[in-house]
Amino acid sequence: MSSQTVTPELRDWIREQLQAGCRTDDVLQAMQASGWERAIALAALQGMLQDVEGDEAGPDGMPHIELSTAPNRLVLPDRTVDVLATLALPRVVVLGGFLSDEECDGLVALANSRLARSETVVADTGGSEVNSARTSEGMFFERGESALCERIEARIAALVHWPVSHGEGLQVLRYRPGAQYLPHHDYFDPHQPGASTILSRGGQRLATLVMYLNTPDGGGATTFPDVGLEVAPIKGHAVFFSYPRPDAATRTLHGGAPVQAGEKWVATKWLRQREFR
Ligand code: PD2
Ligand code: ZN
Repeated sequence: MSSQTVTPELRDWIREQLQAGCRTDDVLQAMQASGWERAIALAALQGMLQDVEGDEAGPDGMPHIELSTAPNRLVLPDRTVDVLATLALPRVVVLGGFLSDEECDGLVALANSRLARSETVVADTGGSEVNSARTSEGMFFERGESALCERIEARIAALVHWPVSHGEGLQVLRYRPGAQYLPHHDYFDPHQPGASTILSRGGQRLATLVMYLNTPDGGGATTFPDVGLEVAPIKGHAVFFSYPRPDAATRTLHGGAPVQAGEKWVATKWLRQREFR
């Protein structure tokens, strides 16, 4: 258990920093540098941001899974999906049976010959480059480029109440043994010089759906270090998480743990604020 607690003085200091226009991530770093534990600092920041800004991304709300009636199953137009686990903050929902075995195998077969060493977006320029934090190989489908992509995209849109047009094309990643994806946020840092280029195409990312296309023989969980959550990669399962603001107080830091044995295949869908062209 932590011995640190959020004091009124700390709250006042955070409020002053935010009102002076400091970035949430810089306030978080300053708190950690002066000895505050990351979890305590995140909790203090989160409470303050909710007071100042509320918790919705904008007039259209957020991609979300409707759980107000605590369903064990979600009946989507073309498939019934199991709700396996949920977390409120950050909003995380783990789903079983989101894809059939045939759909998983179909995506792998279509992606296989198009894989290249994964690149990540370079925030300075808006371009992309190979990055040692991400040792998988990957590719992007165009949105709607095959009947299979179209079917899965329509299912995702129904699941998260967000139009197909606001989603990026599906990304497929393959991790070989030892490959991993170090913890990162999926939103774009709006303060980086390349941000305006990236954000001009559909605005911010608001939510992520990672779908597992196989079950590795060992390792490969999707991890959320700020909340100590690990989601096991099981073929056909999926994990949804959302981030109403592009800052670390959303606690959506997440990574792909090293694959211990066998391969790991995932498909990722990112949902944007506006139409993504
Ligand atoms: O493969 C994963 O588990 C994973 C982890 C973190 C995928 C992504 N991020 C991603 O595609 O953004
Ligand atoms: Zn990610």
